[in-house]
Amino acid sequence: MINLVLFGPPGAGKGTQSDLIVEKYGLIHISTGDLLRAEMKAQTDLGKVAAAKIEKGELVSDDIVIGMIKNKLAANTGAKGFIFDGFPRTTAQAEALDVLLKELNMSVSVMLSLEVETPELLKRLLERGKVSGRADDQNEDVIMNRISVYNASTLPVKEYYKAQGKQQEIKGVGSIQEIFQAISTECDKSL
Ligand code: B4P
Repeated sequence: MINLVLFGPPGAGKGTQSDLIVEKYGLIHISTGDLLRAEMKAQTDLGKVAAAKIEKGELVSDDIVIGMIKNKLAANTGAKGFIFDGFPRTTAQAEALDVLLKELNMSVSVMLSLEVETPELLKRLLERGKVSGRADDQNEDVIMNRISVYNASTLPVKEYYKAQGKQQEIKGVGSIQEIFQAISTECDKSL
C-alpha cells in the first residue's frame, strides 16, 4: 500500500507525472482539478461554484474538495493505494486527509514536491492553454494569481509534511522521463 501526495505549483508537472505513476504502480489517481473540471463540464451546481473560483485563479473552498475526496476514497475501497494530485492545497485539507485516511486504517506514505521556477511555469501553462481549451491557462494574470495563491495558501502544506518527516523535493525541470525516474526512486522506498 502506498499513498502518494504529488505536490507542486500550477504547471509543475503533477498531472503529467501522475499518468506515469498510475501506469507503473497501479494506484488510483485522484486529481481534484480533474474532478472539478468534470463538474464544470456537466454544469452541476458544484461545477458552477467551482468555475467562478477557477476562472479567477482562486482556490475552491475546502469543504467542496474535501467532500469530493471523501467520496472517491469511499468508492475505491480495496485499492492498492492512491495518488493525490493537486490535493491537499491548504493545511486544512492536509489535516482532513489525515483524518479520512486514518478512518480507513491508512496514512500518507510520502509527499513529493515538484520544484519549478515561476518563469518556466508561466511558459508551460501558456503553451498548454493554446491546446487544452482551459480558460485558466490562457490568461497571464490568472496564471500569476494561481502562482500567488500557491505561494500564500499552498506552500505551508510543505511544512505540514516536513514536520511529519514525509516531504521530499524533486527537481521538476528536465525531461519527463528523468523526473519520473526520480519520483520512482522515492516511491520504491515507500513500497
Ligand atoms: P489543477 O488541475 O490541479 O491544475 P494545475 O495545478 O494548474 O496544473 P496541473 O497539475 O494540471 O499541470 P501539470 O503540472 O501537470 O487545478 C486547477 C484549478 O482547480 C486550481 O487552480 C484551483 O482553482 C482548483 N483546485 C484544484 N484542486 C484544488 C484543491 N485541492 N483545493 C482548492 N482548489 C482546487 O502540467 C502543466 C503543463 O506542463 C502540461 O502542459 C505539461 O505538458 C507540461 N510539462 C509537464 N512536465 C514538463 C516537463 N518536465 N518539461 C516541460 N513541460 C512539462
